[in-house]
Amino acid sequence: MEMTLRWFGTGYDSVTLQQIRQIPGVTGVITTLYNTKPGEEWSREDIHKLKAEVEAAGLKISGIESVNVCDAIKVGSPDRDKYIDNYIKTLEHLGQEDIHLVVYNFMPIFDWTRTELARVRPDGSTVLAYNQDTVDNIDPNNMFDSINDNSNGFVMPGWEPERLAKLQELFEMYKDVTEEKLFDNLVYFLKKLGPVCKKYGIKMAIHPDDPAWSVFGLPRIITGKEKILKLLKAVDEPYNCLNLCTGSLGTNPNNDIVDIIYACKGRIPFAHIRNLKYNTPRDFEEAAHLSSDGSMDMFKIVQALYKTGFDGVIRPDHGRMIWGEVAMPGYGLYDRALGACYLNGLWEAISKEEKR
Ligand code: DNO
Repeated sequence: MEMTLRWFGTGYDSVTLQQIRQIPGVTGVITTLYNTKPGEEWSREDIHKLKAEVEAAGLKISGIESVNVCDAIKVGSPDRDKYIDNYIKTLEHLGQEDIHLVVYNFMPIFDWTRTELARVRPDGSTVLAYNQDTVDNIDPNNMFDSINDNSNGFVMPGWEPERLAKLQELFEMYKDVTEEKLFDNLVYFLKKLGPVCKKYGIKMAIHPDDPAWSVFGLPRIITGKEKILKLLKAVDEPYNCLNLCTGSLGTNPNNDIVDIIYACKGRIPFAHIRNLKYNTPRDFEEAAHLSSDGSMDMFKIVQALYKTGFDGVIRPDHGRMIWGEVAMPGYGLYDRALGACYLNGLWEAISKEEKR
């Protein structure tokens, strides 16, 4: 198991590589070329530069999150092959730079969705939160503005202004895209990536939809166990795999994360581990990683990973904003560092106990 932290790159992140290097047990980062747009080919030089910067700080690139998939591929436009070719070239360049894990999602228009970026918890920390009534009464345009106005000046991953400026156009593109069509387009895309992934040993880890249901009437297809298994089966190759995100799958309390881990044994190279607190069936907020601060049993989740022979990459996910830190909501240093230590502690205890 390799413990990592997400890092958005110099100029995009308030957290430095030097700070990450000092979190005990964190040996790598999950990063990206944050200034690229979905659909673009990444040059080998840019990847090489990023890698050199990370390595000079005594860390490694443990994976890329994300190489985003453009809407033409998701809706299956006539020109999608051109963008798939760019994606393949990007994977080839990553492979040549010895990077073998890539995260992506297949959510239409919006990436993860929250209605609040700084809900105050009883201890005075602030967290990301979601309320379904708010979503039901909001115009998607306002949603976009409220995310951007409250992000402490950072561009939130998945909410890039250029793309979302064309919201109307995007909704138009998805008008005839049903769940079935979206799924078929995903399978088409993944099959085309087969040769390059096999050549370079690259794993394409899909990020589940967050929240795990349809928002704004758009289809969502990676929401729970059955749908994940359907995808893993549709392209039944080790390169087609799951980025187990406990916080995303966990938005739906009916998703049994431990059961999903067992069902996907061998196909989870990467896990985002974080906790949530359910308030009502229509409202949840994020919490500290510690089990008792939220509604999820983190011990059981880490134990299931251990018992299924997980040997991939873990990162703590969204942290609370604490101790006066100003950072991208969910992505400050302090609470994620606490999360990494806690998860490392669970892993050490479970592995020693199991080996006894
Ligand atoms: C939210 C993240 C997502 C994730 C993408 C993967 O904080 O979990 O933005 O990185 O959906 O493509």
